[in-house]
Amino acid sequence: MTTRILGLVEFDQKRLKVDLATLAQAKFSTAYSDFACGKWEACILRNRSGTQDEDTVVSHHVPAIATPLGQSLSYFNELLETHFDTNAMRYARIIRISENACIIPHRDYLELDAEFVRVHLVLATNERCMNTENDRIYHMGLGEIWFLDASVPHSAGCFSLTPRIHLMVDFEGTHLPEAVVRQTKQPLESNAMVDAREKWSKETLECVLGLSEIISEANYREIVSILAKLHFFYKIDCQAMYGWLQELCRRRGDPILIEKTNMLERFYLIDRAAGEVMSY
Ligand code: YCP
Ligand code: CO
Repeated sequence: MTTRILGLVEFDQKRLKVDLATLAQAKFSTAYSDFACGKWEACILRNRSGTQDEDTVVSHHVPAIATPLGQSLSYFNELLETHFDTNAMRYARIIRISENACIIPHRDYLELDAEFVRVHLVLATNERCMNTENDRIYHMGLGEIWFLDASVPHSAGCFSLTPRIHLMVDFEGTHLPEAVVRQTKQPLESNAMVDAREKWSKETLECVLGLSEIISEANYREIVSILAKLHFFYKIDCQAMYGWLQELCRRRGDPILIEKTNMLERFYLIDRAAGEVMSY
């Protein structure tokens, strides 16, 4: 299924502000921090048990229950009740991406028995917040509800001072995205961002591969972060970073780094065991 906008929500600005302020004080979870490049975080509003510490997802088939944090955010809770099929809802989370951070290009559901229908509602954003999918870049606007095909390689980044905050809701995978959303307005035409990224050139590639002179176990994760963010600024596929990483480890000639990179590519793009966490 293809990523697309499903509708538009008109916020009660005052109530939105109240819950965003509550959220600013909330404790976010460390789950999936192995996907973070910089300050990318999540916290859970609804899950299978209604307990705050159940912060990783499994496929299950009962309506999601609000956690204590979810209950404390009365406006977000109302948005969930008003605009979504709560019967088909399996998880509701807040994703917060802070200044100059992104999630590493990845595919979701690899560790699960089944896929979800994953929908985003944009609570706070600006034009320096971007989503990517394969070689495309786009912007999810404030109040918009999007279906995201998280089974294809994708990423999201925030390059502004203020964080990007999305409500991310997972539904039973057998539903059509259009069927889990309700009471929304027709979105405005052409929300797709013009692709203002720089051209990816041979010179840029050689510059990146020049990191082979200095890459080591000590700076590996920082270099992964640098590579993960490049596709937000250059017209290139979000998964290209794994190929660059392979090539610069090959040029470096370090078998430990080559093996690490194989592990990374496998984990983020190809296959993950249930509950597996990547450390690198
Ligand atoms: C999930 N996958 O599928 C997570 C979300 C990134 C990794 C964050 O729930
Ligand atoms: Co994802």
